[in-house]
Amino acid sequence: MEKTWRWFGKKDRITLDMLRQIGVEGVVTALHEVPNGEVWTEEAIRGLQRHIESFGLRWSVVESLPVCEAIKYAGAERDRAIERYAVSLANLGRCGVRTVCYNFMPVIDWIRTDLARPWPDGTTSLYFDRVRFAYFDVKILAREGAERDYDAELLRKVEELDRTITDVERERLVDTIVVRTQGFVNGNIREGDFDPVGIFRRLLQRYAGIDRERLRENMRYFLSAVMPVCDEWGIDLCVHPDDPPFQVLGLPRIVTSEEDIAWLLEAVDNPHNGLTFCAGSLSAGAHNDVVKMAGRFAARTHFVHLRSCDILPGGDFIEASHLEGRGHLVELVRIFERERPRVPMRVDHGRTMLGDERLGYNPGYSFHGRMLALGQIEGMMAVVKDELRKR
Ligand code: DNO
Repeated sequence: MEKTWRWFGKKDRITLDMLRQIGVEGVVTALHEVPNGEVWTEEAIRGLQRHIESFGLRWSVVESLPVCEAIKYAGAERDRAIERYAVSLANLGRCGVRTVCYNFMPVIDWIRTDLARPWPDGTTSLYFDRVRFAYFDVKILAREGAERDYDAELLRKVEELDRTITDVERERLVDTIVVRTQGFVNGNIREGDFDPVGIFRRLLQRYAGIDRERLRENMRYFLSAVMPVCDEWGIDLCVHPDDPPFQVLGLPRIVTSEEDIAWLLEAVDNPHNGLTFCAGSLSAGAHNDVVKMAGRFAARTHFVHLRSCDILPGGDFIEASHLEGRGHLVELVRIFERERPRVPMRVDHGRTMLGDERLGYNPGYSFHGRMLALGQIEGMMAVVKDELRKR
């Protein structure tokens, strides 16, 4: 696999020089300054590409070219938005950047409730607490009918939390769920926005009446419309699974399971319609057998995210070490090294450690934690390559 690293552009405190020193070969990035839904011009793409190449690296993957909400809920502007998306894809193709990751999650991208859950060794990880998430839904967002989505035991814990939670904790929960994890990956809510909960409620309304079937049809429509440009320029589109891989906040999520992925690959059966195999997202779902899925979908996997989760009693999940957890990364490295030896791979998230916490990195995207994980994965790759040579 090609060793890549998610880099947030020239403002990232982790520099391309640093990446070269730790053995990174390819960069995963985006034109983060272009607002969601606007065209990525060839000039802007080439500018960033030349910068990356001047460090002896290549721009391997776009993560992400965001799909705007109107495409997902099929608003009146959908066709124009798809046309702009196709123009951006063609411009990327002209520049030779041919692996493009995106997601199809309505309103909210990845979800965590705690950005610094301590481990006994003093490092911290990202965490998803079911009670706190339900609390956000029922008590803060106050979504109509939210109670119907949770069982009695969980609702009892929500009431219990309501009696003890402080205002500061409530604010932190909002900041974590809708601002800090979203601002840098998704244009819907940005840091500094006034009333993020209000913005969020308005976004949710757009999906009233849109169930999984409708969202699937909207995804099929989008993919069918952009496949010709992918064929023309040799672009591999690769959808990122929903994180976490289950229904949230009354919104449909349609990239959550083996069945969902099989559906979307068959619905538009073109090799350019592929998958970002994010082991971390998939392993947060108790229903997913991640190793089995890797074996089944390797041929249509164009990008790999290596990370692992542990599901705890009660259903919370924590981002585990890259050596442990439900992701079984050793086995995934075996599968992908054998089936897709050139596929770009990045370690996804890492612990916050050794001073990372003071440097204001985007949640999950620490330097030391990811570097440690990359070292662990490189070790696995070396062993697996040796195994393959000896066969
Ligand atoms: C979070 C990321 C996601 C991912 C997008 C891809 O850390 O894995 O935000 O980049 O969903 O479109």
